[in-house]
Amino acid sequence: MKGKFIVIEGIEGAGKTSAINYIAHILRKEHKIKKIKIVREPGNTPIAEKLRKLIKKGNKNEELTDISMLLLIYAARIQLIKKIIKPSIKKGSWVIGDRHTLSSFAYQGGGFKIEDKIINKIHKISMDNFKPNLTLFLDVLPSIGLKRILSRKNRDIIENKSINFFKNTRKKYIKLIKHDKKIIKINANLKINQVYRLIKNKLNSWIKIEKCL
Ligand code: Z5A
Repeated sequence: MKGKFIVIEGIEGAGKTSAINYIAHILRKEHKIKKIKIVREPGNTPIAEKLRKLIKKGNKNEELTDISMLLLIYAARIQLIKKIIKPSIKKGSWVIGDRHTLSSFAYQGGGFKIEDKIINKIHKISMDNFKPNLTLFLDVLPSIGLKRILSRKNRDIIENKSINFFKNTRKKYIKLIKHDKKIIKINANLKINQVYRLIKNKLNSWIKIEKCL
């Protein structure tokens, strides 16, 4: 099979990190896929990692505006796609992404309340129609997700937001995924082994269909 781009999405504490490692394991063991690349947004290239620091922590004496944050996120994304994702797929790798454009519409649109038409404009200029082959949205209730990350120290700008911010972000995710057949919702409120089972079933069914195409 050709290289693919699979994205994992969800709010804080949805379990994306564990899910990504599990997906890589299934691809290797069950599907004998050798070339797997894991990436995260924002980040991974030297420039994108610098932008990640700014996006997550801001600057001591200067507030990062919501639109500036959005533009920095897209700048980091362009670097990542051009320098890592596209070349990896071209070489036959399966790229697993921790977040992608759905995060921008959900966080910046739902959480920060930037209008969709503004995000859409920036999206169109930046993305050149590039899309993931599959997105798994790990749907966790904010009350559960935030409890899972309670012990985390050194919180960033978004992690310090109120529960309402995450409720609005989740609401937006749910609205966005409704009519998109390339996005699968997973109940991430369940125990981790149950979440893994759901991921495995959905992923294997999708790969089966992809193999027939
Ligand atoms: N951002 C944005 O605003 N717009 C954008 O377009 C993009 C990003 C691309 C990236 O930060 C930040 O950038 C992010 C959104 C913003 N906001 N913040 N803050 P990040 O990469 O540092 O944060 P994150 O992506 O949200 O990762 P996270 O907080 O670590 O969440 P997670 O990866 O989903 O969680 P986890 O580490 O896998 O799990 C958390 C804990 O829960 C851990 O101890 C697990 O063992 C546990 N866990 C996981 N699943 C379960 C289950 N099922 N039961 C019980 N416990 C579990």
